[in-house]
Amino acid sequence: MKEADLEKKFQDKVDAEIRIEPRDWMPEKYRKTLIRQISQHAHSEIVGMLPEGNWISRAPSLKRKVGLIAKVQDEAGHGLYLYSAAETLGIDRDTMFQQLNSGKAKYSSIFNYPTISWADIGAIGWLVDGAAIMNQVPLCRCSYGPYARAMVRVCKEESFHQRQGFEILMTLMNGSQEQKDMAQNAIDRWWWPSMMMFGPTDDDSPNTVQSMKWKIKRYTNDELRQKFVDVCVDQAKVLGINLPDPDLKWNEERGHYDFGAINWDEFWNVVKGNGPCNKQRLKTRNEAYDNGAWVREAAMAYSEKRAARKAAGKVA
Ligand code: FAQ
Repeated sequence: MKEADLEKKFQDKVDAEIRIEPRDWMPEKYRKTLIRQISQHAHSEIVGMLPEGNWISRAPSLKRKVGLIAKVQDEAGHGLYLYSAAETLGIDRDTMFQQLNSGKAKYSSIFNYPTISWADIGAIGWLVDGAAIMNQVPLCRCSYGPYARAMVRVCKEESFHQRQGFEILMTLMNGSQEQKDMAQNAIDRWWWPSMMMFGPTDDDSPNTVQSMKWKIKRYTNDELRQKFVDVCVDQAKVLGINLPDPDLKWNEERGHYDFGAINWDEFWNVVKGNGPCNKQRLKTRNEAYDNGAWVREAAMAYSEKRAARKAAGKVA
């Protein structure tokens, strides 16, 4: 079949909501777009462990420590499913690690901000996992099978993370004035970076149109950001916390909340590597990779030994 015919057949399949699987024919640009998005997503999960990992040793109680360890471990699991999904498209894991460690790969801007108080753990759960769910639930219907299937479990776990964050904030908001102030301060710092997680405005998003046509994305960046705002305003009322945007206002005509201008200079500055923690995050990832070399070597040696024993008929 000619390339144009193959492309038409491919698009018909996508339009008919038939999943694309690794061995199916796909346009080279579809494959590249998916590798880009899934690997960036995987890196975000892995780097995303660092800001919260910072509080495991200082969680205020055993219960909070157990919850936080479990959450951070979940993020590691998400990274691993996503690296596996990306590998089905023909890129290997080592290449993806090299891209992350060298600073060439992108990961979510949000993880370049510091966690300076315990309330930040509540804010990350509520806002960052909340934004992640808003963006990721539609990815369960992504046209590419392995990515869509990985997202089902990821979303279930993110939903638990969002609730634990909300509950941390609720506890603080029911506490002393100092605890309330700590929670408010965390929201003041995390609100705008969370809004930026959805990516540039639709006018400024070079990938959205094609990704929507291929049903990789089901909603645009601005549509998801608006859904997030609408949900958060009501939840903030329940918490009794203030969202730091004087322009937040219900718009009867649109049936949505209006919100203030996002600082896109800050966003691009962070994406380009100049956020408060970019250098620290990359340094930590590189050290972890180097310190883990012996584990990778040991695992390889073990698997080679087992394969040799199996070949010699010594193990089942
Ligand atoms: N940060 O044309 P678009 C989580 C880049 S996981 C950095 O709109 P697209 C779980 C974008 O890559 C959070 N870069 O691109 C958790 C592109 O650059 P490129 C991560 C960003 O792909 C919680 C350029 O700007 N989630 O939080 C960002 O159509 C708590 C132009 O943008 C995912 O990755 C950003 N915020 O839409 C873990 C979900 N936004 O590649 C631990 C999957 C945009 O052309 C603790 N990804 N850029 O050089 C997606 O849904 C999409 O890739 C978007 C961006 C929506 C992020």
